[in-house]
Order: sequence, then structure tokens, then C-alpha cells
Amino acid sequence: MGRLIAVSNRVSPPRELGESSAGGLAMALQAALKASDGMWFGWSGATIPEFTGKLSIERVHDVTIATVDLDHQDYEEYYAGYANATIWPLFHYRIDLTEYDRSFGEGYDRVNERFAETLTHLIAADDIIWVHDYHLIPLARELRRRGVANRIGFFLHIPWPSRQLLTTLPHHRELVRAIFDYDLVGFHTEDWLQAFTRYVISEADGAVTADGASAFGKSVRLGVFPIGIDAREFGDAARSDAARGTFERMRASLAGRKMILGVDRLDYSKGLEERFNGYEQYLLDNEEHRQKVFLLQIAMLSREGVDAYRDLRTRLDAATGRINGAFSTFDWVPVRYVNTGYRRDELAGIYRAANAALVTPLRDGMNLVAKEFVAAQDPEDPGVLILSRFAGAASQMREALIVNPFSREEIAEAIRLALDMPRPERIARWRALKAGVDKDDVYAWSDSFIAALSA
Ligand code: GDG
Repeated sequence: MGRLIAVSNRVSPPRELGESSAGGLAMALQAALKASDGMWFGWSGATIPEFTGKLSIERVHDVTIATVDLDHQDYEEYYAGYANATIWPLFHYRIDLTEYDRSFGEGYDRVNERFAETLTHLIAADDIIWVHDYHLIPLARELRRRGVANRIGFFLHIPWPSRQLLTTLPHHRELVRAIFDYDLVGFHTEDWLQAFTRYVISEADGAVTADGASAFGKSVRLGVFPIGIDAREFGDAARSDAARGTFERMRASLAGRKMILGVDRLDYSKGLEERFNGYEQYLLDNEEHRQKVFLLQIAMLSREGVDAYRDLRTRLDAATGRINGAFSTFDWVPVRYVNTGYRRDELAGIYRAANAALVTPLRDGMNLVAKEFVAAQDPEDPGVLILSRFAGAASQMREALIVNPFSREEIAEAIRLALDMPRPERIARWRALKAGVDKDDVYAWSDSFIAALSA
């Protein structure tokens, strides 16, 4: 096998332990490429007035990083537009937030063509190409049009929506047809894969086999590859000085109170408003526990250029104010709401200091925060994971307290159960969860995808 070429929308050069504040996808890719002397290609994150196609190449920690800049129109139509105002909400079951604008679709195709045009010249005959995520669904189609015959795999990091939702998208057939230019397509869960195959059968007159599907005169292999974290790296981060530092500061600031923790990108798919409502319900139902708990919500800002994200931020500011206004006393604040990001090692210490984590997305491809929380716990005194049934992670992490994130009563009840849970039960649940996080780590994920793509 030649090199592995990974392609994703944004490229974050590999960094040393703890330095990165990158999201789940970036952490996962970094690990896969380091192991294979590969190349990572994508957008630099910079925008310029006029697209030039000029490539920047650098070598960072044994990975070749190749990036191009996009122009302002690309940013608006492809990134803020089709990727994040059309596909992201639609694939997270939010047709109420989905914008269907013709220029977005044109920008999406244009950028995929531009990426393909630049990338084609970097591909050697025996390279295998692994394309990531919803920004780049038509990339294989564009590479094939330019004569690239290499193995090309695609991994979708977000859910695949049900047929009823996907068919609201103009030109949905074109999007699905583009999937068939890949050799292998991976999903996090059986649910997302089945949603795809149902579309193939009922909308595309296709056929589904044990390991793939055919339609539009082509066939593609399909598989379930649940992503994990770099459990060892995260364990090291949790034992670092920086982690110990935040852990000690956090414990000191608890003043004997219990901490419920949320860590998310500020995104409407993460169920933050519903979570706040559930916590408010807990405070209403458990008057005797007020003053003895607080919620720390770390919500790193993301996609601030997209309207729906600005609206969400305003609503969360209001919800925080409402709850704190109603319940605070002169020496206690029920919600600590933080919009800054922390280093990964600092974050690990905060996870470890928490008595419970609320990971309650309304819809999530996988959710790595759930796994990081488990990896960071003290084996002798672990915190309890409260996990949405609509996160892909719920299909693996059965020993968590599984909740319906739309129900404020269920969230409130789960908080009560988590904070009252006897230590032996906490340990038993945690051990089972930790074994899964260690076994199904990011290396198992990338190894199994690459092996299937190469086979
Ligand atoms: C997509 C899919 C899928 C958050 N705050 C801070 C911080 N984070 C890091 C977390 C975690 C990552 O961001 C979030 O990962 P998730 O998996 O929860 O979510 P998405 O970013 O939406 O990722 C998701 C994933 O792709 C991988 O396939 O699981 O379903 O939506 O790693 O730790 N990191 C730092 N400081 C923060 O304040 N350093």
C-alpha cells in the first residue's frame, strides 16, 4: 500500500500532547496520520479575495500537510452555506433550521471541484484516499471525473438522516449518487447505515447486500466503524501536571458541592437548552439539594458566522440568566456557563473533578466527550455518565444512564440518580464503560477502516 491521503474540510496540523483545542475529527485524524506517514489535504482555514489554487505544503510531526485557501464566496456558499446551514442541520434532523439556497449548492460543488483539481496532482498510483465528512461528499465524483482510479473511502462523522428528511433537500439524488463513486463508505452506527440503505431501496431503486449497496449503475461497500478516542493519550493528559492543576482548583472551588459537567461545542445539535431546562427541573424537584450542586457548562464558541449559532448563543445567555436569577443565593450560583475553550490536558482535570457528566445531544454522529469523560475518571471514585439515547455513543455505552434529551423530567431524574448513586454501582458501570473506551479506541477505528478500504 502507498501513502494514506486524508482529506477533510479543515486541516489542523498535529500538535504535542495537550496543546490542541481541536474538535473530535481533528484529534482522530491526527492519530491515524501519525501512524502512517501520510498526507493530510484540505482547506487552510484562511480566506482570500480570489481563489488561486496555490498549495502550501509543510511537514509537521511526520505528516505532510497540504492546504489551499478558499475565497470569500467559497466561505459563504460552501462552508457557512451548504455545509453548515444546509447539510449540518438537515442531517441532525433540524429541517426547521435548514436553509435551501441554490447558491449554496453551487458553492458546494465548486469547492469540491477545486479541491479535486488541486489534489489530483498530488496522488500517486498506489495511494489510498480517505475523505472525511459532510463537506466533501462529492469529492470522489470530482476525482473520478479527473481520472483518479485509486481506492477512495469516505467516512461520515455525523448522522445520516431518515429518508423522509433527506428528500426535503433539492437535488438529494445527486448527493446520494455521489456516494456511489467511493469504494467504501463508513458510518458510526448501524442506525445511520440503515437510514442510508433505506433511502437506496425506496428512493433510488437500488439493492442492498450484506456489505454494500448498488444503485445508479454502481456499487459501494458500506460498513459501521464507531470512532473512539486516543484513550492512552487522554489518560496521559489526565495524569499530567496541567490536569492535576485544574483538578485541584476545581475541587477547591466546589466547597463540598457536587459538580455536574457539560462540555460541548456551542451547537444546537448538542441539546444545551434542553439540558439547562432539565437541570432547572432538577432544582425545582429537589429543593433540598439546591446549594449542594452546580452545573458547569463549557460551551466553546463555534461557527459564529452562521445565524443559527448566534441565535442559540443569545438563547443560552438568557437561559443561564433565568436560572441563575431564579435560584442563586448570595453564596451560590447554580450555573457556571463558560464560552472559552480549554487545553485538552486542563479539560481532562475538569472531567475528573465532575460527579456527573450531562452528554445530551438531540442528535450526534458519535460524541467523543462521553468517551473522554470516562477515560479521565478516578477508578476508585468515578463520576456518572448521563448520555442521550440519540448520540451514536449510546449504541456502545450501555452502562451510562441513558436519557431522552427532549424530556426535562428524564434529565432531572437522571441527575438525581447519578448524584445519589452508591460508589460500588458507579465503579461497576465505569469499569464496563472504560473497557469499551480502551478497546474501541481511535486506532481500532482507523485501522479497521483502512484495512477494509485496502482489502
Ligand atoms: C463530530 C461529530 C463525532 C470541546 N470543548 C473543548 C474541547 N472540546 C472537544 C472535546 C471533543 C471535541 O471537542 C468534540 O467532539 P464531539 O465528538 O463531541 O463533537 P463534534 O465536534 O461535533 O464532532 C461527532 C465526531 O465528529 C468524531 O467523529 O463524535 O458526533 O458531530 O474532543 O474534547 N477541546 C478543548 N477545549 C475545549 O474547551 N481542548
